[in-house]
Amino acid sequence: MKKSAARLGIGGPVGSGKTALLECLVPLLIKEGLEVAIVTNDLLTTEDADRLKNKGILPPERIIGVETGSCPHTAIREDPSMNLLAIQDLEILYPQLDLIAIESGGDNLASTFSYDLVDAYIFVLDVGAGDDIPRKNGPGFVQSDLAVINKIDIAPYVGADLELIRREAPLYRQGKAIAYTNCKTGEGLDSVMRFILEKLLFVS
Ligand SMILES: Nc1nc2c(ncn2[C@@H]2O[C@H](COP(=O)(O)OP(=O)(O)OP(=O)(O)O)[C@@H](O)[C@H]2O)c(=O)[nH]1
Ligand SMILES: [Mg+2]
Repeated sequence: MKKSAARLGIGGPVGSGKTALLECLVPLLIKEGLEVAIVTNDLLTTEDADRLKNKGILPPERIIGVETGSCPHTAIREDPSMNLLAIQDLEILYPQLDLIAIESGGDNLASTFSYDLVDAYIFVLDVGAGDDIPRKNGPGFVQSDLAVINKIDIAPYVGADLELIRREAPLYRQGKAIAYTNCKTGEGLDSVMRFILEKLLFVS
């Protein structure tokens, strides 16, 4: 019997690029021959699920929008029941799934996932938040399995020192993986793919 799909959380502050990262990753995962589905979380809408469906990166039935109606991190940590139900629905419909990605609603530096919900999670920050963001030692950044520092292209426009971020981020991550990405061009996505394939799906 096939093992259930691997579950990947994607969390991080509002607007850091979580959905943009999914838009880039899904075609790359499909190219690897993987069967993928997505659960998105928004407070009071299914905005991100609708956006992903409109983009056509997956058949729309493979994307479920969960309206959490509460603090986003409650739905990924304290009470993940709504997300677990969505995952169950997807697994019944698509028993062949290899990977289910769960995007958290945009939250703050403290948002972490429960490992009852996911096997691993990515925390997405963007350089627009400032080059001191690693130093704030936020639990999401420090504890996540992969930290993605996104929007590296905008560093010069927001006065963020990318080299400083590159020097300081590893000090807070204590050896855990970090990727530096530009979702507009695809730069850095190879590191994210490597993480997913090797550390989550155990394929090389
Ligand atoms: N310049 C630049 N813009 C980006 C990048 N990644 C995402 N964006 C833009 O940033 C904005 C927010 O991206 P989203 O993917 O919606 O961010 P999100 O984290 O999913 O947002 P919420 O779900 O609302 O928390 C959009 O306008 C994206 O086009 C990037 O690498 N570079
Ligand atoms: Mg989003």
